[in-house]
Amino acid sequence: MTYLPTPEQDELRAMVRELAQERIAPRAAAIDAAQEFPWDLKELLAQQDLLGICFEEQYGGTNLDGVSQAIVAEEIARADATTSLIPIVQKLGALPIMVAGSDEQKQRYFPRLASGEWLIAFALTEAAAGSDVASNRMRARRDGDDYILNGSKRFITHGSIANVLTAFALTDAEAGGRKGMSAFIVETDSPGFSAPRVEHKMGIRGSPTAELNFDDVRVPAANRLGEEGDGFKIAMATLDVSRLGVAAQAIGIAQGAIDAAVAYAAERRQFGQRVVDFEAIQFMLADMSSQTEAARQLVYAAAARVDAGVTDIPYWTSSAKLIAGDTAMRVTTDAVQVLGGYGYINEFPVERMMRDAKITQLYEGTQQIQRLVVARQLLARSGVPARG
Ligand code: COS
Repeated sequence: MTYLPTPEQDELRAMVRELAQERIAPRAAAIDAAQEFPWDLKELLAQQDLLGICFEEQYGGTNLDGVSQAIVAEEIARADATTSLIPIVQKLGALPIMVAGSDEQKQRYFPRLASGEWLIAFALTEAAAGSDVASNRMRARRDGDDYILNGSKRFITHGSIANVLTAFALTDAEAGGRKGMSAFIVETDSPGFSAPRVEHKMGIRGSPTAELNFDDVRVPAANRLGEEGDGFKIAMATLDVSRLGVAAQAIGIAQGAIDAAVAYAAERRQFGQRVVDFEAIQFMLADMSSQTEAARQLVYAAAARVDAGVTDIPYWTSSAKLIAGDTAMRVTTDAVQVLGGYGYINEFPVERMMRDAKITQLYEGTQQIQRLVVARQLLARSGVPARG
């Protein structure tokens, strides 16, 4: 067992850090202000082979290990959280296919996703079904060799720009969401599909979060993932792994805020000395840095366990997302404090980072859901029955 990064992981970090500093960080403020998806940076990441990191080589990917994938997300998020979502959501959307897809389905979609030619989104959440996934209402009715999808989805990251979705719908409404939901691959040029609305958000403002409508959308049965009724478990198995992407994003945002706070405190002078010379500020910076490091190490430990296929993956990935998200919120809030009034205005990046950090406590399961998952795993691990 080694706790040190490999030379390849160090090299990867240095490469992505340089790219992010030179090409992504200078764009971050404008992406946030314009609320526009950074197509230029999507192309840049595709050219650098950074959208194929989670795909196997046979599909044109680079198949990086989990720690390396976390490093990529982290280093991009350190410069810009919106842009870090491009590889993160490419994996999130593809995970249901990785979990339950056939070789033929993988062959059909993964090469275009790995190259970045196509974007994918994960369409699970509905207006009335957020944390409570099982209360989903969207329907899929079998019609010959097809299914016909009707309903709507909400809060779908990249939903309005994706070429393809992994979408969840009830094939057996009576059985309900836990047993009657199925997963489908849906191409967004299918007649009846639309993305009528994009949300105005507090943070990650360049990343379109869309409402999706399915009005008699015909999907070939060959695009169903797994068997009818497997949808809930496919969604859970996806989130079990994808939560690590958000955790890595969170530590990247936190690190970006620490870097900005240190740089500012080293320049700014008050009461005849540098702000960084005040012990009060040094202690804040020390807390910010040590907490971020602790979160980072937990993310890597969880990533290594996902790769190893341990049986308690949800314990590790939900713990990592919980700690990393809360750390990002605390650290970015403290970074604004270190900059004082300058932290509150958009001349400096920390106010954007604080707004961006908030979403990591909300999406891919709120922090309350992470605690619920961790507690259930803890009780199971301790041999305590789920119900008394
Ligand atoms: N992996 C595999 N199977 C799982 C699972 C997991 N992580 N979690 C639950 N299941 C299984 C259970 O074992 C159970 O199977 P059986 O019916 O065979 O016993 C079934 O799924 C139902 O599980 P449970 O009763 O625990 O479901 P709940 O409705 O209580 O939901 C939570 C569990 C709350 C964990 C789930 O709804 C959840 O993750 N919600 C958050 C959703 C989310 O992250 N949304 C964001 C979307 S992306 S932005």
